[in-house]
Amino acid sequence: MAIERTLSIIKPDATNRNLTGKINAKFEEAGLRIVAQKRMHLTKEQAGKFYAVHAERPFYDELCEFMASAPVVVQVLEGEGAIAKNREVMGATNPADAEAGTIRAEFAESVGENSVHGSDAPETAAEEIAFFFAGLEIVG
Ligand code: RTP
Ligand code: MG
Repeated sequence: MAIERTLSIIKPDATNRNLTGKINAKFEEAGLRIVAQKRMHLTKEQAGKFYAVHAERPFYDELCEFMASAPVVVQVLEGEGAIAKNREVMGATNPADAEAGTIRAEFAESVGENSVHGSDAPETAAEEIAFFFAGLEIVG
């Protein structure tokens, strides 16, 4: 399988509870390498732009408020089949449906406050990485 890169975000519910290191350990244990990482406090407008694909969904406003409510850690993860592997390590969107041992099963508080974001396809991964990182900030 090809080496891929994917965009990950450790969300405000997780940074609030000081879970960055525990979540990063899950990525690293799964063979994902953190090749870029920075802590940011997004504005609601920036969060809205990032999640523009969900603009028509009923939870959009709440999602943007939440993403701007506290710092996030944005990161690029690299590895074989990184996009799917990251989604596997994250677990289902709703923690009630997430498999045991996944990040969301262990740490997420609700379907909205679910600790992590991960790109869902190669095209979105490329767009989302470019949204947050300049090429020189990614060190493979
Ligand atoms: P993400 O994009 O954050 O990696 O999560 P995902 O693919 O598993 O889920 P997606 O359908 O893309 O939804 C994006 C984020 O919106 C919030 N959400 N809230 N209240 C709700 O019913 C609801 N549904 C989704 C979650 O934070 C979800 O991760
Ligand atoms: Mg998504």
